[in-house]
Amino acid sequence: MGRTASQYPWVIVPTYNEASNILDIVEAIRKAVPAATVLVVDDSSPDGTADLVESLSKGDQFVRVLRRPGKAGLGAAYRAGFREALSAGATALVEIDADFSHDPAVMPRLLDGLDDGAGLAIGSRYISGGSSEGLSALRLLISRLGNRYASIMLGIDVRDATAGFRAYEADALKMIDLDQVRADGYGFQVEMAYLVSQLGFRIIEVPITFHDRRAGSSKMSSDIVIEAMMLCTIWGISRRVPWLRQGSRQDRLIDHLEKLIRRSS
Ligand SMILES: Nc1nc2c(ncn2[C@@H]2O[C@H](COP(=O)(O)OP(=O)(O)OP(=O)(O)O)[C@@H](O)[C@H]2O)c(=O)[nH]1
Ligand SMILES: [Mg+2]
Repeated sequence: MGRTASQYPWVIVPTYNEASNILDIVEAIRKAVPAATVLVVDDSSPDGTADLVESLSKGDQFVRVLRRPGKAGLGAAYRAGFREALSAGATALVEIDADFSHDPAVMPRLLDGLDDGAGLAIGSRYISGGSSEGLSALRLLISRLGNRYASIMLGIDVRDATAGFRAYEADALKMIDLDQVRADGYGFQVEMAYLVSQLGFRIIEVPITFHDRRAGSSKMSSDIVIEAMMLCTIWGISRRVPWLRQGSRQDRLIDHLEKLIRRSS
């Protein structure tokens, strides 16, 4: 019998100043999926998040921490975590926030989706049965409109492409050149969903209830939203205009726009 995705799952938790959540979330993840290795990817949080995980890892071989030198964004943290998990032989890679916005008890359902043949299983707020609790009306509107825009521009049949609670089948992830993945914030989630669908893998969505963060403070910024919108726009235009796909035209245009975004922020 072949390997199933849920055989050796790795759960990757990116953190920046999550000391008030990290021990509880790691415990909840270990309880929800006892077979999982939990890899916390911390960008040298000043509040000592990584030290807390390191103490925990001394008594639990399924808990690990990857320390990175400085705050470099969610996308970079996940790329580093994916590389480490894949080289350790992970069969599935789960993404979850540290702030209890995502309920770890849903993870077995995401893994079931992979075992049933999906390349990516997304915990979705915007399919029947899914919902968002505790978010402001403005944030909800931005999220909903952003998701509509992404699915129209990229032609993907995904209702919640920005969702940060999801599971990848390892073989699907291995086919993606992580060095070529460029987005950092919500755009990272959209870009990964787009790449998985372009490779022909099935994407499924499992309904979830999203909760506002339990403790600690948000790292959301308008730059992250602008980056995601800009990338969806360029990729969407490139799909329709072959001229832009030639050589490095698309990448050069994105580099240029990213510089403009950075300069104006
Ligand atoms: N390693 C790393 N983790 C990050 C970075 N930015 C955010 N995170 C983590 O990514 C997850 C999602 O970030 P959040 O700050 O919760 O972003 P959000 O969910 O959009 O916003 P709020 O829930 O309102 O705070 C959390 O676990 C953060 O600690 C980063 O630059 N590096
Ligand atoms: Mg959050």
